[in-house]
Amino acid sequence: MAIDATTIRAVARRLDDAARQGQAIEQVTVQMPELDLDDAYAIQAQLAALRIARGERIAGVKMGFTSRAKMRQMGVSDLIWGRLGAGMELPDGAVFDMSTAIHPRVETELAFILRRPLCGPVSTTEARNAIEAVLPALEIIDSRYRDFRFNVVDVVADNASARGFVLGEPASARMDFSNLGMVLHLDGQVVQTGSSAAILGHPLRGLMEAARLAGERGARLEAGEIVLAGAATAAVALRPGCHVSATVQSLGRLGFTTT
Ligand code: OOG
Ligand code: MG
Repeated sequence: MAIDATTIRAVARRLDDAARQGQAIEQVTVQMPELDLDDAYAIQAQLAALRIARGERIAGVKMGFTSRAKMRQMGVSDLIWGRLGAGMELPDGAVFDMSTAIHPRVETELAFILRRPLCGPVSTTEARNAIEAVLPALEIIDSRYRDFRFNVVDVVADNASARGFVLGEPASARMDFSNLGMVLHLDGQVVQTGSSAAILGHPLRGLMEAARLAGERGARLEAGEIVLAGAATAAVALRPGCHVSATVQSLGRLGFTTT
């Protein structure tokens, strides 16, 4: 760790204010190039503590940079994770008010709901047995940093750009979700296509990596929690007044509208 607890709280407050005011800020490593990944995760934990202090529940975790499409788009190739607040969830078909965002983007994902806790390195069998349901999902990311640019330390400190998520209909975890076609539409036009196999070769690996990273940070994935396995395609910029939908083979369709 390169910074003390007071600085961690101050940086978290700055990122939290930026998110709540919809105002981009300078990347945290510009002023503090010495920040390391431990500092970044400590800032992220402090952001979660601020949400909890406001009465929000932590609903689960999200994985980042689990696909080549995302690594290439953002120039970051380390696996990261962030925390999902219950208040980030939008119901399927809801309206997303862009006036409260900075420069939001949307990406197509798979989500898992857990029926058992997971922590540390786990086998594929343990991971599969811990899943209650698999769901098609859309994630809204909105980097708090100017120009949506960051390095890995910046983006971890910024809770992996988490802003919102929409879940579709749950399906049985026994289905084969290893290679499902995924299509993202904006106003009825296809803007991204991919496969769930783009998520670390198999989306289950997204969950296994989430468990491993949580374990490394003294955390645990809990029963009932949501895990977003990471985007299968590059993210697409949102604009007000558009309809966003995703279709995931065998899992169905979900979407939202922006205003
Ligand atoms: C960071 C979040 C990455 C994913 O699915 O890979 C992510 C970002 O791209 O701003 O959510
Ligand atoms: Mg994502």
